[in-house]
Amino acid sequence: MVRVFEAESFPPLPVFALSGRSNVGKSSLLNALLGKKVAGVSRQPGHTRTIRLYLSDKEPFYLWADLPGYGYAAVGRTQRQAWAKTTQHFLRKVQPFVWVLIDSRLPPQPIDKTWIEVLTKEGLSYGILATKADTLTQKMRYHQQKILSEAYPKAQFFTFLSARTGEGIPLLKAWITNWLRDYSSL
Ligand SMILES: Nc1nc2c(ncn2[C@@H]2O[C@H](COP(=O)(O)OP(=O)(O)OP(=O)(O)O)[C@@H](O)[C@H]2O)c(=O)[nH]1
Ligand SMILES: [Mg+2]
Repeated sequence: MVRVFEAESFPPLPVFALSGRSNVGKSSLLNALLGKKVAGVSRQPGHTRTIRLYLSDKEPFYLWADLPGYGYAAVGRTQRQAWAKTTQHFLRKVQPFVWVLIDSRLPPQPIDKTWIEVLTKEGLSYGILATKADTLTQKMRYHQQKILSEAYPKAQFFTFLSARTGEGIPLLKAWITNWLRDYSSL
């Protein structure tokens, strides 16, 4: 069973937030991570969402948070400001480790860099997950690996990932398990 919590009342566990541009694959990744369909894929943008937290599927226990996607051209200013406020409140209250999902096929995007500046200002650590890697040719992969890892030198972790093939997911979970071990021995 998947346990779901609202951001205002969740158990005292470390939180890993999934963030990124709209359509980058956050919900698909969350479903792949939990092995169940918990988040709507391709849902229509534009309506306010509360931030939900999901318990990891097995030990070690921690929480995943699905943050609202940024960068919808179609969304109005008021909506964007509301999301920014909800997100900032969440970041300050919960102090998550933040996964920044980026599209593995694109060059580094200014909007992702702006988001990372926000995280840095908030004093939060982050890692980069380059999604939809199943669509890359070998040659593109080599090229993108170089430019993307160079574009985000302060990231704690970088991997290619695919919700479709499962690539990168065991590695991501193993990294988190290690991180939690260090975290709990502080
Ligand atoms: N090829 C491929 N397509 C993917 C992958 N993950 C997601 N997609 C597709 O990308 C689109 C968007 O996926 P979502 O998971 O809904 O993206 P999201 O980031 O949650 O989008 P918002 O909730 O709107 O911010 C869908 O059409 C997915 O099928 C992947 O690993 N590989
Ligand atoms: Mg989504």
